[in-house]
Amino acid sequence: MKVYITTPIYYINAEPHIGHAYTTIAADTLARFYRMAGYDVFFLTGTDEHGQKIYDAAKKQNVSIKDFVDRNTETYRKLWNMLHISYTRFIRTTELEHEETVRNIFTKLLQKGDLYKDDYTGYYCIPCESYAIPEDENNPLCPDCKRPMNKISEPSYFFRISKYTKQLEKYIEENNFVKPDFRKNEVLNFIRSGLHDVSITRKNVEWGISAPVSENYTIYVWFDALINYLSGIGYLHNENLFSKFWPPDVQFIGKDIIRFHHIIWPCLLFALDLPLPKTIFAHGWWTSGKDKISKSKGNTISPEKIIDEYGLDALRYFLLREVPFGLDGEYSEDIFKKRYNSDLANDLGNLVNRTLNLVETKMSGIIGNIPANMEIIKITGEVFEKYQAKMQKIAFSEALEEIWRYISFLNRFLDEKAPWREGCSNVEEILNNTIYGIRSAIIMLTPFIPDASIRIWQMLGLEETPESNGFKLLNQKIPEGIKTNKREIIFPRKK
Ligand code: ME8
Repeated sequence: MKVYITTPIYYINAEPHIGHAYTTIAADTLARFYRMAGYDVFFLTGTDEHGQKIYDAAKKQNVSIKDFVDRNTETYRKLWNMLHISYTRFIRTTELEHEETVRNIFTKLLQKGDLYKDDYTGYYCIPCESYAIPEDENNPLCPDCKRPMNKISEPSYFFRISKYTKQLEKYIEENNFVKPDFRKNEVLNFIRSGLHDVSITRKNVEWGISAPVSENYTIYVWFDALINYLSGIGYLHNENLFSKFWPPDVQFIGKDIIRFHHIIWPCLLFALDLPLPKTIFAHGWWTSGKDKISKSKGNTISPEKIIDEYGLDALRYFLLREVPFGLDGEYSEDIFKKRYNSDLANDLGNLVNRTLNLVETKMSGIIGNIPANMEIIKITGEVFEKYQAKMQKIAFSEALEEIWRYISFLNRFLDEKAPWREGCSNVEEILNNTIYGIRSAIIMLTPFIPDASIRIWQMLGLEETPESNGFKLLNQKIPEGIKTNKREIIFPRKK
């Protein structure tokens, strides 16, 4: 059982913000979920380092392009380390293996007759690194980002994607390739309106992979970038790895790059006679004051700042809980704090804290001596079934809702049984059931909040980590005579 998961590779012209963190955390959460479910997971992320935009950014800072990309890719890697992103491979498009793969694929397509030479005359948007048609030629603004576009007119190699129109339409109609569902028609309508071949070389852009042809061309940055999903898994040099993991199971992207991923990318794979990804999930945008949060707009929100104030798991939790995956969401510190206080500090934090406090005072800190009863075992099993189905559907906020219903149930259970009351005869039974529930909730929460889960696990005195035994542990009882450890407040309430 294998799963191959990818994120986009990010442009490194500026610092990462919560939008990039969002996609990467989503991919990480799913990767962790599948690992705990016993799958072999390959999780690829990385940086997109060529093109005019990055070249201009380096020029502006007056540093050599090589130093610029080396330094900026580190900023991404550092943030992923800080967020405990468990990627298998971090790919850079300036790596030799990637460059070789891009040239190899270019040559294959050329030999197959899928590339041809022609003149390109049209408009190009550098911030989006895309060819586009402006509404008004007198004032050519990019239809996507609304910024001025450059007119270019140059000879170019074109990729014959028009040839694959019917094949693509059929694949999309018959598969779960486009997710969420409501995007499917949008993509199909675009295809049905007629696909134009795309220019995949640039004459006057020097910062790029040189095309394997006699003339002086560099390869268009998007053609280069999409190939990372192949080079990152050994397309050219690691046959075993490639055949084990290909095709991707889930590719995460934002809705801004749908056309590249749902149209150009599958056509490239058709041309290479490779199976297509099973699902490419396009999530929505985080906005601030209703504007898309974006590097080039300068309205970014720094993940580091949120982590400093609230902790890394609070950020991971908020992003996947607040908005149904696929829709847009508005970010503000107020919304963040509200969600943090109600779900993490109150519901989860209090449940753990008051249960452990009772275990200390009423049971000398020893758990596991009375096994959980059938009723709680049954409820837990049902919750897990629902949670698993939501995770497989990539419905993160719904999966978290299931866990939170369970946490509320445990809080109610404790309130109703009130083991603190004078003369309560079954204190140990009540508390052991609650602890079993907390352990189960933590196991299911681990893909979302891995760091806090380990800390709670250690407070419970449990062995290894919640990840080490995966979801199998849900069916096992807590060993007898476990001594809980010193309590700490994992999610302190914020004013
Ligand atoms: O497009 N809300 O890189 P990029 C949610 N290099 N997600 C956001 C976001 C926001 N406000 N802003 C960015 C590129 N993202 C190419 C990709 S892949 C072969 C090449 C996330 O640095 C989201 O995933 O502009 C979006 O698709 C991606 O960052 C764009 O990152």
